[in-house]
Amino acid sequence: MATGAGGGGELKLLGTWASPFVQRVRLALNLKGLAYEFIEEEIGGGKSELLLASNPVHKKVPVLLHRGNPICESQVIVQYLDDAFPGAGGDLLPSDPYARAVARFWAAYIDAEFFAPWNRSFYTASEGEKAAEMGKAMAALATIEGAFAAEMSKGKGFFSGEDRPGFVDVVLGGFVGSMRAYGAAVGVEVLDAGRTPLLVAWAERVAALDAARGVIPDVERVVELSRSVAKKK
Ligand SMILES: N[C@@H](CCC(=O)N[C@@H](CS)C(=O)NCC(=O)O)C(=O)O
Repeated sequence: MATGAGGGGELKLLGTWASPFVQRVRLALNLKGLAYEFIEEEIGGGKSELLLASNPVHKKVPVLLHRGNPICESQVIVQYLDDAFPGAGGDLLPSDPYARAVARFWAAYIDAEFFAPWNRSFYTASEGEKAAEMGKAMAALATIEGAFAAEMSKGKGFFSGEDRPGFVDVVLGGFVGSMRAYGAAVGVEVLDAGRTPLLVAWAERVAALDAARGVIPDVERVVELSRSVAKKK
């Protein structure tokens, strides 16, 4: 798949297989047909000198190195790929400025209003706060489902409004593995056929993409990782 531009060591990605933000970037690279070297970081164990030097502000993955230049923050990286490799495998953002703004709005919404409370729900000890944060994340997903139906998909299978995924698909697509694993581990489905039927079907389509092979992890692998992390706490 990754045979096009970007080969010859031009693109390197620092990441971990389990990170949804890294998966987001890998989906984008694969959809654009860009070859890259994946450098697995040991986030739990000591971060590499290369990661610390490449992302001294946040010290987080993913970091894309393009001819040695570091680009940080997954949404920034995905947009950079369109800028640096226009047309390669099809652009992820639409060309129309208004449609681009709409896509960026929903991508920002996904991280701020869905991921952030969902993530906080893992780290709060209080059961009441956990439920409140989970409620906020679920409400955001219902809003995202509404946007998919009303203004984005245009009756097609993806947020891009086309038969192939675009920017918002990649941004939410990075969470598909974690959402599925959460259902298996906790017994509460994040994407639920009753509440968000369109997103359930959308997630199936994303997981079935060639670009997702080897990127969106198996449920068992994520569940096993979360159990081993929980044991160490
Ligand atoms: N906003 C960042 C989030 C990246 C992020 O949270 N990365 C996590 C892995 S999922 C990380 O590197 N954590 C290590 C740490 O916090 O020290 C993005 O979109 O790239």
